[in-house]
Amino acid sequence: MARVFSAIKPTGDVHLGNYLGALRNWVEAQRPGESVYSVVDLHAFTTSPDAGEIGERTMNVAAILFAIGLDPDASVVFVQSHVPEHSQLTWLMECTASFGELSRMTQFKDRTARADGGFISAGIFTYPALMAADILLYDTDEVPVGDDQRQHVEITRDIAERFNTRYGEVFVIPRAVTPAAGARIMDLQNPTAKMSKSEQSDAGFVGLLDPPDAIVKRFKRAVTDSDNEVRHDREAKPGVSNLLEILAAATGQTIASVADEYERYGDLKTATAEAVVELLRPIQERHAELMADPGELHRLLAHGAGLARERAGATLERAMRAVGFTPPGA
Ligand code: AQP
Repeated sequence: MARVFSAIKPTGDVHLGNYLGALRNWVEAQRPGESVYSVVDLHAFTTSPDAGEIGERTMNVAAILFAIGLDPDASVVFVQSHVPEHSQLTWLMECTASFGELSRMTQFKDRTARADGGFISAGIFTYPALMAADILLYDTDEVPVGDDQRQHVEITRDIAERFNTRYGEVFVIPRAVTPAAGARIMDLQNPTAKMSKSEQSDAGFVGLLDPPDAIVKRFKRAVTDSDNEVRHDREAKPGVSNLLEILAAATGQTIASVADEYERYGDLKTATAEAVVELLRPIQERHAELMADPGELHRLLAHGAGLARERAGATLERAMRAVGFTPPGA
């Protein structure tokens, strides 16, 4: 059976794209002993957050993971900074990755282009090595992610293969798995840009915890086009195609069948808004319950971290021995 690992950064409000592109598939892929999921708080530090911000966001995102249906008896759910092996393996990954391949990463190029001479942490350059450590520590076969993360899984494969060639078969080579509908949910106001936590456009963003009336309003105002034909064509009709993909993903239908069902943009928007509100309602209820009991949330995460450390420790030791570092006390 495939071993699964995936993760989410506590950088901003979790959105519909995170859920349809990734989180929901984590729930489907969970199997006792095979599925490991993390709130990767160390990754959130690349953007120099204010003191206290990361911890608060981490607890909120952890509550979302349990609220969507991750079961602590079936999946290992933990916070990245609780498992120090992630930071330790990262150094080995940094020294295995090349300067050139890190320079070619889209996120690094985008962020440096946008910084306009402003501060860019070295972490924005090296974080793919931390990501490789995250994935490889759990002998991962499959990484359920949205489209935007494919490049990160590719570089993880390259680093793992290079390490294995140099030091022997230490790491399992992972592959990315993306859903048929929902792999790239776009901003409702700017449907050529993906919906994003850190670059929220208020009107184009659908948060997982947004109230129903706000969700309905955002879909009503979603940007479409002027030719009044409901048809899926990402290039020519990005707004309408985005709505069709959201509706298909939210209802479990195919894109073709939802496209056949609607003739008017207004009806498509209403149906999509209603489907999303219904999809999120039970998640929002469970999330509120979990946030009301922080002691239980901490207990669940401590349990997950203990299980994660057992696995991560074994993989880190395997890698250190393969390289030939002197073991302590030898
Ligand atoms: N718009 C999206 N559509 C489909 N899937 C998406 N994901 C992110 N945006 C979309 C998937 O959600 C998972 C968790 O994302 P992440 O925390 O790793 O952050 P990200 O991919 O860098 O994108 P975000 O959420 O917009 O965060 P910021 O703005 O902080 O970079 C991933 O599997 C991702 O593919």
